[in-house]
Amino acid sequence: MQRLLVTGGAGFIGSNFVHYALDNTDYHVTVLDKLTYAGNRASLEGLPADRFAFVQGDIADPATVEPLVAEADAVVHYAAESHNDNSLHDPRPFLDTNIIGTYTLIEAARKQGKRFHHISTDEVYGDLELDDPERFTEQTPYNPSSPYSSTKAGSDLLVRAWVRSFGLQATISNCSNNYGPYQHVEKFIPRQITNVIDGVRPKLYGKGENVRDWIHANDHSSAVLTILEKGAIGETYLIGADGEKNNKDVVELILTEMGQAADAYDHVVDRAGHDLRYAIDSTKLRTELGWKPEYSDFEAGLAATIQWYRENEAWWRPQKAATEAKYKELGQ
Ligand code: NAD
Ligand code: TDX
Repeated sequence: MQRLLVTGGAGFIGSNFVHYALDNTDYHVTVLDKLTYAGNRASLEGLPADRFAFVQGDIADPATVEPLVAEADAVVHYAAESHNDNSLHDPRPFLDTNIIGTYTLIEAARKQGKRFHHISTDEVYGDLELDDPERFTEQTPYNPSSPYSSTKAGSDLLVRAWVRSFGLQATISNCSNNYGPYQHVEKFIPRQITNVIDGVRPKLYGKGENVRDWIHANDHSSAVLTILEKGAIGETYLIGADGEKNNKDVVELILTEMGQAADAYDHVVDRAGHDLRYAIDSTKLRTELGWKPEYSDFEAGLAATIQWYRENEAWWRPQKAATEAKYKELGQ
């Protein structure tokens, strides 16, 4: 049996991956997660005790990381500070976790000769014009905009350097915006769904014309498993499901699906340096490794996600008031 060490497994995408991997493989999974404000132990309830273990700890602490890497066959590295808005107001934790944390993990993996998969984002490539016919590919130059995306870009470059200089057995994936269950209420889609549940109008930054390329978290998970099993060492793979939508359209879909008027939202202060458009060309992953997404119907996936937040209020309610208080201070 393969033993995976999954960092950040109590976060949004990490927890979806843990459920997906346990459901679709016979792997054993150990999660290492610091349980920051973004981590939630409840996202990992009900998993088989003989194939799952949880360790609370910091990826930037070598004494925690080294013995866990020693027990694993492969490390799948999701842990990060992940929210752009937070990074604009307090960048330091982004450097500590995204840069020093990644450094600590790849040092352990290289010393012990372990397979490493680094999870990253399309935001490392900066943004595109709305009418640009090109999408991001593995050849697009790095051009990150925020403290968050620049620390993710830095972590990607560390992994590449460790592959080239030290022979680290690593792959990298850069994925577009994920949606699905277990996403923190600070993020766009869950924030608006839970606002509507609370009778509060959704908040659109600026004009709402910014485009994100949405992919269901399960499709991200299947892509990561594919790369882990079939990816070529040293390679980067872009993950995307052709899901471009502007923020205004997404808010209108949420409102309509939840029985409200499509225009019952407010425009609020724009994000500083707000990236205009992300779009992924995932041809390499599809042609070289034979991956394809399963969730092609965004509206159906969004409806299922709304249903999940309606049915799992106990999961998100404890974070809601503090999250909105923070946004209120910023006029967002
Ligand atoms: P998240 O904020 O929901 O979860 C992050 C998790 O990492 C949390 O459980 C948190 O407790 C943990 N963590 C943070 N600092 C830690 C530390 N120092 N040590 C151990 N654990 C720590 O984030 P997410 O949205 O699930 O993103 C996961 C990964 O996927 C990140 O690397 C992110 O850059 C990448 N990514 C996210 C998206 C997206 O749409 N959310 C898209 C592409 C890539
Ligand atoms: O209330 C809001 N109103 C709004 O208009 C919020 C919270 C966001 N937005 C906009 C900003 C973005 O254009 O919605 C879009 C999505 O925002 P986020 O959910 O904050 O995601 P984004 O900044 O695009 O980054 C996400 O995808 C890439 C993840 O948070 C990152 O971790 C990932 O790397």
